Amino acid sequence: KQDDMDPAIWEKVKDHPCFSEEAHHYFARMHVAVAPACNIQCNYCNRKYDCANESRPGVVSEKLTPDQALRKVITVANEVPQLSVLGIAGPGDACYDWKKTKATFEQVAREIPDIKLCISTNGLALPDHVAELAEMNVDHVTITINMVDPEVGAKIYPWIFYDQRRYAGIEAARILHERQMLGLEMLTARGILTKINSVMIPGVNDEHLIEVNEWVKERGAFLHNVMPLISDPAHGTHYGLTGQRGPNAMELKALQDRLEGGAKLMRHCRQCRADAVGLLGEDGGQEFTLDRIPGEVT
Ligand code: CLF
Ligand code: SF4
Repeated sequence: KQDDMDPAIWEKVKDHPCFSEEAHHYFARMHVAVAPACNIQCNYCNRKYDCANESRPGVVSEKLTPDQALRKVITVANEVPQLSVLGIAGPGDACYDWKKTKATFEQVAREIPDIKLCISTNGLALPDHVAELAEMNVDHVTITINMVDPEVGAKIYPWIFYDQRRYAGIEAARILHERQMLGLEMLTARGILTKINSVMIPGVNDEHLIEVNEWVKERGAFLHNVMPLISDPAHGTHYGLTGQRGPNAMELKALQDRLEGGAKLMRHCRQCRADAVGLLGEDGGQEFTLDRIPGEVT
């Protein structure tokens, strides 16, 4: 709420539908799916679909080039007056697929200077790009952090690709963990607001998320968003195939209640698509597919 918030922070969140519970009634976000490549494997992900760190699993978004993304953002900005935020949330990792993310942000900022830029990442490549994010005035970054203990991490991530090679097991999880913490600390040091997404996986990291909440709070995270694992055998993920279940609504709420008093919780996440357009909860955007937006001006 505005009353108990630092005015400088309020300025940054008052029209961001994910970072402010109040704002989500009035302001809209849109995603452009420009970043298909990813540098890690999560057991809840099937690469045929959108990044499940930020999105509902099992959804396929229309991939765009930065030029196509710009056209789409201009079209939507003209038709959706509540639009305040442009987010890049996959369909892979926006920091790993950096060239396309950066080109998109730069082109959009040139045409629509007052739109807020937002990015979601698994964090592995994040430390390499914090300086550029700050230069581009990106004020909102989401990192998906599912563990702070590599032993837990090894049950969630079979491998990562880092520094030109593949790592597996506990070593992979330890590197990912160190890069996530470093990225978070670097963002906090620059005053960039961070939201931590955690996927709640019963029996794997559900109890552990209490420790995750403490670690990210200590490192300045602005919000912690605990999302339920959505596991469906039809999605062909590792967890889907092994029968790992997601939490039910009561289990999710019970964990969120236990986290009260730690890092502030986000409870209004709608697990958007990587090409979502509109107010949260409206998945919309299908009216803005490429074939329906105006072509390049020649
Ligand atoms: Fe998009 Fe994510 Fe930015 Fe929001 S979504 S990149 S922070 S603008 Fe929002 Fe959607 Fe939940 Fe994400 S409701 S999935 S938290
Ligand atoms: Fe899939 Fe996202 Fe995990 Fe990459 S970071 S494996 S796209 S869920």
